[in-house]
Amino acid sequence: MIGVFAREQLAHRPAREMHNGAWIKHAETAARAEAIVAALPPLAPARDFGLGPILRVHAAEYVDFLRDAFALWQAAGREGDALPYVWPVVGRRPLKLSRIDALLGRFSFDAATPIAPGTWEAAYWGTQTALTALAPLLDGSVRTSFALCRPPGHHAGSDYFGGYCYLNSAAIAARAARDAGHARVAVVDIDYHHGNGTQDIFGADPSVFYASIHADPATDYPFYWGHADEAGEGAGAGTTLNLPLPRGTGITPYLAALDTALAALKTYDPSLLVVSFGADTFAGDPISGFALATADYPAVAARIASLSLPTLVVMEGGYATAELGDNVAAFLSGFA
Ligand code: Q9C
Ligand code: ZN
Repeated sequence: MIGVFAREQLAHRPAREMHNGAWIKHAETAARAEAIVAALPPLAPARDFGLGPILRVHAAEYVDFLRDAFALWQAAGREGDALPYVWPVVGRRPLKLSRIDALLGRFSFDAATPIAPGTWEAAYWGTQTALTALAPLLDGSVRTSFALCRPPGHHAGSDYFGGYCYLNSAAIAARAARDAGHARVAVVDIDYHHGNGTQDIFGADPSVFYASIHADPATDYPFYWGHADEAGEGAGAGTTLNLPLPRGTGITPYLAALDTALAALKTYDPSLLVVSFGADTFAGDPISGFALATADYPAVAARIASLSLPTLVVMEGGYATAELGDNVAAFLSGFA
């Protein structure tokens, strides 16, 4: 097991987010990453693979926007972090507008995901963290690696940010593994929330299987994706699997769902696995509703490890900062 962390990711420090009609402190803090670092053996710094692997997943116009968004916001005379307040309704004609507010809405799906001065730098280095952790899996020198990515990525689509996510590090790594010659790659997403961005990126792609276990979107964010009948489109029909679970779910039904997901992955027969790991399934998570205990995480990881695949673990959510380091360390211990 190796681990990677780029300190540049700490540059992203949004002040607040809109929650149920009120301002609250932004839940996705730099302290989360520092808590994980403190709980693990030393992590290696990231190497710079450049924009190429990012542009294999994200639209160039979106990447340009994300890099420039905070400067455009400031140039418009705005205070604080950039946030969208208006969105194009699905089916509206795709106007190419240049006002920052029009761009923010065009490239996002929620108002809980601020763009702060260091957002681009941190998100960029999140992707490089995942690519650095992937490299020794590609050359066979390790079997499991951990990418301490922050901000998270699985809600970000090819041309949109949201859910505290800007660039989809897990998807970028999965695409890079495909480009390196892995014919079939699987992503298993065990964050509390459905990974709508990853699903959208690979929904029509039969060469990447996306399986997710998450809170039922009938009751939980992101609401509009992750329902059990979403199974992929076109050539990708059958290579998306959604297993929504009710609020309050504890380890026994959780492991049953995980076994269902892993059985589907086994049938698909990938040669590399990406795990989008969120510790927001923890009972004490302040924004989530499952009931996993710290002591449950090694068993979750051990089931995944039983697939015996080269495995990249990418950090997604998890907001109980005081217990986050222990939860991540417990999860990773299950691969040993
Ligand atoms: N009322 C991840 O765990 N919640 N993202 C917004 C607004 C957004 C979580 C609530 C939760 C996103 C990676
Ligand atoms: Zn989450």
